[in-house]
Amino acid sequence: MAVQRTFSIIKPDATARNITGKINAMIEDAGLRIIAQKRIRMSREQAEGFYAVHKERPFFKDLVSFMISGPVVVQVLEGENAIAKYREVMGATNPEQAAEGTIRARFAESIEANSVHGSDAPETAAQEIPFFFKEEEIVG
Ligand code: RTP
Ligand code: MG
Repeated sequence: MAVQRTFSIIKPDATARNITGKINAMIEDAGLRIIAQKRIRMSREQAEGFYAVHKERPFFKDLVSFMISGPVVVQVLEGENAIAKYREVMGATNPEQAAEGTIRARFAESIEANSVHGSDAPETAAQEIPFFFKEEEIVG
């Protein structure tokens, strides 16, 4: 398997509880390397653009409001098979369905406030990374 990069967000529910370090430890313990990271407050325009694929979904408005409700930590992760590996470490979208030992099983509060985002495919990672990072901010 090739070395890949994936895009991650530690969401406002997690920054509010001051658990970004605990989440980063789980990421690193899984063998993924955090090669870029910044704490930001997303604008409404950024959140709407980032989640544009979901704009027809019933949860879109709530999701955008949630994502701008507090600071987030945006990250680029690198490692073998990083995209699928991080999805595994995150666990299912709905924490009630998330496997034991995953970030969402451990920390998510609800299907919306589910602590983390991770790219779901190489094409999405390739769009999401440059949405938040310039190439020179990524140090592999
Ligand atoms: P993500 O994009 O954040 O990594 O999560 P995901 O692939 O597991 O879930 P996705 O279907 O892409 O949904 C994006 C985010 O929208 C919120 N959501 N709310 N209220 C609801 O039914 C609902 N469904 C999804 C979650 O924050 C989810 O992560
Ligand atoms: Mg998704």
